[in-house]
Amino acid sequence: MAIQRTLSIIKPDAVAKNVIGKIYSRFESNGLKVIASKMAWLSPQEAGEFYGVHKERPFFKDLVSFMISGPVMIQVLEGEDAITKNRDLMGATDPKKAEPGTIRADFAESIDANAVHGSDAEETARGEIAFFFPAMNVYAGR
Ligand code: IDP
Ligand code: MG
Repeated sequence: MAIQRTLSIIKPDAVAKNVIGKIYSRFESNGLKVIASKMAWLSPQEAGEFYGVHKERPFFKDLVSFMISGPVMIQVLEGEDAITKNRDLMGATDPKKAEPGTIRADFAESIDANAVHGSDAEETARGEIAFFFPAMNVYAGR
């Protein structure tokens, strides 16, 4: 295992539920460190570009509409095996199928409003981090 970085987004449903702190606490108590963060209200262009990989999928329009429905909290997490660890903490995409105790099982309502995003591989993590954070705003090791 190696120290990795991954991009996490707390989606508009979870921000509206006022559970940013509870979700951060899951990261911190599982060895993931927040090394960059910001709140943002994404434009349709930004959300569409971020989820560009899904643009041919039937749910793309709904996904973009949902992601721009309110502010989101965006963070870079760092730690041992951070990409898989964050995905494990998140739980399955559909909260009804997510393991008990995962973020999506505990805080999400539906496959659309599913509380969190997490990068799925090293390559996507690098691209997603660069999309939101210039390198000078990632504060690891300072
Ligand atoms: P992930 O967020 O678990 O990585 P992806 O397959 O990458 O899941 O899908 C991105 C997002 O698109 C999901 O988090 C979810 O919000 C939405 N999504 C995925 N599949 C569906 C679907 O079948 N119906 C509606 N929304 C979906
Ligand atoms: Mg994904």
